[in-house]
Amino acid sequence: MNFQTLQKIESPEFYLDIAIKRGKKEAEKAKLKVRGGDRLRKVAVVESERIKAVGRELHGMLSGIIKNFPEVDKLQEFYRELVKCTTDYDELKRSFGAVIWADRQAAKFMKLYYSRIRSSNDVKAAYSNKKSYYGRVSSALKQVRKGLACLEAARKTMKRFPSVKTDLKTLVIAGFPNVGKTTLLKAMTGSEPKIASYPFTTQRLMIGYFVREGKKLQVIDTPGLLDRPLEKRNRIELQAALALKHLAGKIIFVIDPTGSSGYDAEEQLKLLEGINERFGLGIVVAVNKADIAEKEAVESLMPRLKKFPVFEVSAEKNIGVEELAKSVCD
Ligand SMILES: Nc1nc2c(ncn2[C@@H]2O[C@H](COP(=O)(O)OP(=O)(O)OP(=O)(O)O)[C@@H](O)[C@H]2O)c(=O)[nH]1
Ligand SMILES: [Mg+2]
Repeated sequence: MNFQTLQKIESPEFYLDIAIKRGKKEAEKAKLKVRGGDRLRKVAVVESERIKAVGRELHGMLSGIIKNFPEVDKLQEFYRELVKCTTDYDELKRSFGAVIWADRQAAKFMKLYYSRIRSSNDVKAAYSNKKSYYGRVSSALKQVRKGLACLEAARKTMKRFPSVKTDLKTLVIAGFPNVGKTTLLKAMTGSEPKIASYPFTTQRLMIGYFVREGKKLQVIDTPGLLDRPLEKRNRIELQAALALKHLAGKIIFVIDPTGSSGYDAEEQLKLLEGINERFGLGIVVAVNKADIAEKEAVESLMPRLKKFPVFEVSAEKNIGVEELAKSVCD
């Protein structure tokens, strides 16, 4: 899903202004067309054409907002979760409803005043009907000012959602900072990752792809998200982190047994347990830095990792990465 291209949502005045300009143009055209006849007929035609154009323009813009805005209930679970933790979901739905209402009101007034203008008994009445139409339509639009603003705020938030492919099998890499997550991502995918932002993370997601037996897989490195105990997050941050479970088929948990990351084995095992409990997904453990790790350090971890498939790898030296990739794909 790509939220980057969503069109900006503007104020009521912005839409009214465009629509009124459109009306003016059409009125000019109509003026040229109605030659002869009495003044009343001329005014009735010109003014009714004017408001028809205003109404059409407004309908185009308002229905466009609704049509182009992603329908939250139809989004893939991952994005739906992100919407829920980054916006006021109920208000968002109400705002949709409000814009739909304004669109209908505008259509209704257009029909009503079109025929009133056409059947006006005198020129003054025709103008006064046009004025009433403008008044009612702009009041309807101004009533949904808050809704429009809410949709625009949501659009801005969603623009920062990462563009991930929700239809691909996805591996999410977790583990403390400095354990070698990004190095592993690069080793697995053989390329520089794409960078994407993620709500509530200071750092950015890194996304890579690789193809195995004709199938494309997506690998996501999550610095700032799954690299410290989940209990320490506030509710909303936790929800954003947990949204990943709707995306991930499996988690690769990277452990650095060397201490060079600055985190000891115990802390890392605890994070692993936390993620295992919260995510309920298959976890594969990559014990990294095999090129420099001491045998004893690695072996002392093993009894604690019995529940998981474990791979000793060196992301940097590309040792064991192929076996790991093969296993997660199967
Ligand atoms: N010796 C050795 N060093 C490694 C290996 N993998 C990663 N490193 C080093 O460990 C350091 C951290 O690696 P990164 O891949 O940046 O770690 P990270 O988990 O992505 O770190 P954050 O992005 O901060 O969470 C770097 O200096 C890497 O060169 C490995 O297999 N062996
Ligand atoms: Mg990294």
